[in-house]
Amino acid sequence: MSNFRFAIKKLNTVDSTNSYALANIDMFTHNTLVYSDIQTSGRGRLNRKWISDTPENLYCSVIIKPEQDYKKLPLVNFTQLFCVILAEIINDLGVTPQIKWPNDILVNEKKIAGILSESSFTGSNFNGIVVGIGLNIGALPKEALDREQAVTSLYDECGREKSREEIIQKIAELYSEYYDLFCETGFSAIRDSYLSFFPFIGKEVSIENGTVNVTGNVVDVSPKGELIIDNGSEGLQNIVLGDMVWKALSRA
Ligand code: BT5
Repeated sequence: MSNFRFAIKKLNTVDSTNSYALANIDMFTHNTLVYSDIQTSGRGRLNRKWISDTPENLYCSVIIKPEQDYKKLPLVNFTQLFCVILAEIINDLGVTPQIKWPNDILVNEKKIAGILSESSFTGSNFNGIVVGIGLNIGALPKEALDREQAVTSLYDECGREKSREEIIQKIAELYSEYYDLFCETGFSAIRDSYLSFFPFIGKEVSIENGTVNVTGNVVDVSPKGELIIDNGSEGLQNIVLGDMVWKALSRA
């Protein structure tokens, strides 16, 4: 789209680009990307940590303030939109990404990127959505992780140097291509691409969601972006939230 505007703001250090974007959402225009060299309190979901200790990697947030009524927008699927965008970028570099529902990107079963989408409301007024992206580009995180998780970076996978700015440019391009149709039709607009990077169909997984655990075979991802699993006795279940845990893909 020729009139698509995408503003970029660079910080040297910040607690979390998501926290910063949410706290200052009024001062940003629709479609602004904020990135930082370092985050001192990078966040994942459920207050997990996102290790953000080297400027060789990307820590950014996209601030989206759509004009449409937010109730008509696929708010829950923005995470998946950016999963697809990152997967396509990684794939174009000759590295095969694996989308782990709902919000992780792996390469060779090691985590390379994570996405955290947060909506902002003042009372019942919708201010916008902030989609945070952490992508290991040039280096592995140096600090120890807070949970057992194999990690990798683009450099470790393909040995090619890519700057954060080149990746941001690609994010902006793909985002502008998907944006209108995605706002209109939601997950359906990205489903084919999502599934092309989703190696879990037919695999046995467990979904951990607080105290509730469900185990079954992955059947599909629904047009709304829900994970559909078949757990035998109870039949098909559409999963909306949770962490997917799986056996090694090569063995499952
Ligand atoms: C995520 O959460 O994967 C979402 C991460 C979003 C980070 C971005 S960076 C810019 C923006 N500002 C923020 O403060 N956050 C966003 P989750 O699925 O909960 O995964 C968190 C888990 O990923 C941790 O518990 C670790 O196991 C692992 N992890 C932490 N840092 C990592 C890293 N640099 N590379 C790979 N894995 C990491």
